[in-house]
Amino acid sequence: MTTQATQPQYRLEQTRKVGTFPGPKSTELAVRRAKVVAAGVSSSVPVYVADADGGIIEDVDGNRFIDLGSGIAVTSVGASDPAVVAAVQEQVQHFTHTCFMISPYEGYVAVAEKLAELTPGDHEKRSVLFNSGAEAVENAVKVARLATGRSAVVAFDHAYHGRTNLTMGLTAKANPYKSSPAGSFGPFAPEIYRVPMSYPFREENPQITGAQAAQRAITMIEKQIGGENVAAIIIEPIQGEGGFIVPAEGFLPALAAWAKEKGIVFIADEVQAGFCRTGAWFASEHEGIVPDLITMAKGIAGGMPLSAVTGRAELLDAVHGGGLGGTYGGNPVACAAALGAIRTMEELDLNARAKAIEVQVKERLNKLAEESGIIGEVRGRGAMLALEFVKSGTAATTKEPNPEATKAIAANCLENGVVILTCGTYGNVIRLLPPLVISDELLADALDVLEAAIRAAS
Ligand code: PLZ
Repeated sequence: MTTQATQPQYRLEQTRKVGTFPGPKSTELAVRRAKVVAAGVSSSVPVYVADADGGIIEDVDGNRFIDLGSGIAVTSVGASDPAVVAAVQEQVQHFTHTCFMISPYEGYVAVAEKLAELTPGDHEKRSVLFNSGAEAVENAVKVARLATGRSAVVAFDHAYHGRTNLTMGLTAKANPYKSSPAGSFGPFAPEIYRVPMSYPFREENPQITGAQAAQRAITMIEKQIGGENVAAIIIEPIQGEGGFIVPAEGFLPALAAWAKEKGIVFIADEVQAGFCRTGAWFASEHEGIVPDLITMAKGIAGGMPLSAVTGRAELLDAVHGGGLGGTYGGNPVACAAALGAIRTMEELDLNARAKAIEVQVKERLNKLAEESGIIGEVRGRGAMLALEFVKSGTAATTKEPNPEATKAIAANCLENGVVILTCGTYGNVIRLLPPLVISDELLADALDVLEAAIRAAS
């Protein structure tokens, strides 16, 4: 017998409402912002947030937008989940910080216990907590290098791993992350190598299997680096910023098996795909892979900044005492939020919810893809779904990317009260990342808006 999941409780009215925007208050804030906020930080939406709950973001002028982005896959439990709010309120009344490296506290230990339980594999595990996804990735690489005594790190085409120096180097896309025609953030860290991804929609040979695509990468590693020099292979089991690319079945298991054989640490970067987003606690589970290290952030703490590296005890414990840390890593308020968010994921069975969202969205979009001449592919798992746009009539032949239509569709959605994000190496992917607590009705309304926008651009 399965237990009936409880229903999400909403504080804000879950309906879309857009007047003219940006309204006067947002416009005033934009003027203040331009004088003091660095131009390098841009925002996709021109309104300022006053409140957010469930599937709704309300702006300072009273407009209500449907949120299909979750602040980039963060607020899976909603932006003001009652369990997260209560846990944070309780914690801040007692202490906001002591520094786990100085005077430790239970929340950090409890989060590590939960991560040992939820991550794939029944081996002995250890965790270390940080603040951002990039910081988790940096530390996973540090651990892999120290534990193996090797230095090379292999990343993939279309990868995204962050914006710090090492993670910029791991990230594939130059503009905007690493450089623009105006200049570069480099030089980048050495000993990073890039190999081809399995990207079924864009394979030159559409018949290539996942195992063959893995062999293509492995051969390149063996010829150009030498497996014995590789400390780690890092991969997003479903690539996020690169375009919600789901590798062909068999790709990840073949890579993981080869890494194991060669003593290479297999790091799954689950920063975007983890925590129920794909209908499983971790996207690695869909193909039964057991990563040596997993990096996590985003959805882990219901919007509070927290990240983690969880993995094999012998790897993490290879690091000397004092070798890992940071002032804020595993902040007690963020840990409390994580425990609240994970409880909500369990109580509302958000893995099941993500799968139901996949069914609802794919049914609509697959139908639309048949009629619209510009949808190259509908893909993704759970509530990590995407549409790749191509130039009209090229779907079966050149698959020429259509970033113009992609941009126009996202802009049209926004004008009609739906916040939607784009991504992709070619800027031609619309990604759907709704909060997992969004109601069927609100999601259906957002899909109506998206569908109309796609028709208008077709
Ligand atoms: N690894 C797989 O998706 C963050 C970045 C948005 P941080 N992705 C969103 C942007 O333009 O900055 C991400 C990710 C994967 C690592 C990261 C980095 O996580 O918390 O942004 O550092």
